Amino acid sequence: MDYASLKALYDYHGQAHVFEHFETLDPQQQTALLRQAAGIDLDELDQLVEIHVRQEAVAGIDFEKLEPAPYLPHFRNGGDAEQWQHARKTGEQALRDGRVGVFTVAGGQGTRLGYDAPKGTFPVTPVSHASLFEVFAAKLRCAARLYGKDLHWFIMTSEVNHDQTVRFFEQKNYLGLRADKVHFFRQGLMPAVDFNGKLILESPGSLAMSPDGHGGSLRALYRSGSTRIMRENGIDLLSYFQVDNPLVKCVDPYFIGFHILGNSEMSGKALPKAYPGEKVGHFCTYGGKTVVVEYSDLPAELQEARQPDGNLKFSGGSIAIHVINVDFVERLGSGSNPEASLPFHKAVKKIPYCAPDRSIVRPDKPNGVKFEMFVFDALPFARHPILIETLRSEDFSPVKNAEGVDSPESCRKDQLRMAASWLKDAGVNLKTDDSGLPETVIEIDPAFAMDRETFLSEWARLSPKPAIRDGLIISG
Ligand code: UD2
Repeated sequence: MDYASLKALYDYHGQAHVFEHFETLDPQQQTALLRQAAGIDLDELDQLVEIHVRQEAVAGIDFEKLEPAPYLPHFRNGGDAEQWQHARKTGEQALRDGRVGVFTVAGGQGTRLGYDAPKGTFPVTPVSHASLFEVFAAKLRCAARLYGKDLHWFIMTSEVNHDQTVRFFEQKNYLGLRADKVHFFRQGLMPAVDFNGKLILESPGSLAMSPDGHGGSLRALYRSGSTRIMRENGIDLLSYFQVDNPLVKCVDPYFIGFHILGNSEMSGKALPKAYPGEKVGHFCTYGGKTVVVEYSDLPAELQEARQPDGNLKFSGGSIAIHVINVDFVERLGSGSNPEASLPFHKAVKKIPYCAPDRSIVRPDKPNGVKFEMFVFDALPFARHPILIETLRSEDFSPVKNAEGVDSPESCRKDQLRMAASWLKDAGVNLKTDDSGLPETVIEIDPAFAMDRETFLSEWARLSPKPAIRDGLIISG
């Protein structure tokens, strides 16, 4: 679109100010602004402004009708061991058949962590200080050895961290994986608006844009051609997880098996919340559908509500681990069915802006709104969503904050506890405190064992067995 038509369009939508400095820009800057402006869906933006800025939409949930969603208990927590073993076998077969792709959302910035690089490059393990990406890659190498198939790994980045992420993999020789099995793609961007619904210029020649949330991954998977690559390689299932959680089972045969046996399109892992206000989503049922209500959207009295037995009523925490069918991603990501599109959520933020005198202002209080989609909002559109319980100690210890809960230190301790628990299970005499934390600082290379079951069989085979000492890395 040329300048005149774009300007007219922006005028019509009440956004003419976007071009207020246009005449002062050099030709390159003008082209960049025109390209950016042409990429924005102004009809969609009008709707978002109407709902989220003018009407101040709340979650739109009748909380009276919200019920906790049931989930299948883990076999170590009262679940049916035989059923879990059957699921495991089914999942393992799917892995051997090469049906499973791995998908990591890594587009967010580690702002809360105070880390100025892609979060996946953050060092996390207690002895070797391997980064999150290296931990995941090692687990994928383990799975490839166990199931005889190299896995394709899809990594969603964003404008802010894409180049650095790719460079990290290149410099580290793809972390021991085959380069042609690792696929990077950028997520989409959404424009930010002020409290009057006006687009924000971050400089005279560019608009303030931000990543469209991990829910944007569905359309980014489709638009980037990733779903086509999956089809070409016989992948019909995706194992989805977030970049910040080194404990995650990158591929979990039990979970994959339950998903397949349940003929589901999207499944989720649930965890009893550690405390009422834990910052996780809540698996609920609403209007006959499975939904996730984010911690920030569930009123405190419901977060704290208890059942007669004293347990939390809404205890099923969503920890953002899913199995998703590739055809479901295509259906939602292509936008072919307007009825099944993910809603946007708003986040009120401090957004730097360009003042009329062309100076850049960094506001000290929130001045605008960003729009994000959440991947769990796809659940209500999925056929037969399956929810299974997982164990926190073996699947969830995210690195989010610089200190305290969900910090590098809490995660380091959780990794040590998990290693100690596996060793004890294998019959090794190891001294731990009441929380299971060992005195010895050890690490189990995830390439040696990606989960407890693998560890027990690999350890049994290992000869001679290493003496347990500080700084030991068990790597076979
Ligand atoms: C997320 C979940 C929460 C719970 C928790 C578990 C949401 C809204 N909430 O909370 O329910 O499951 O995780 O740890 O998701 N990301 C992108 N692009 C974006 C935004 C985020 O790739 O535009 C990635 C980001 O790199 C990270 C993940 O999504 O891997 C989670 O993002 P977050 O840290 O903003 O989510 P959080 O911790 O508030």
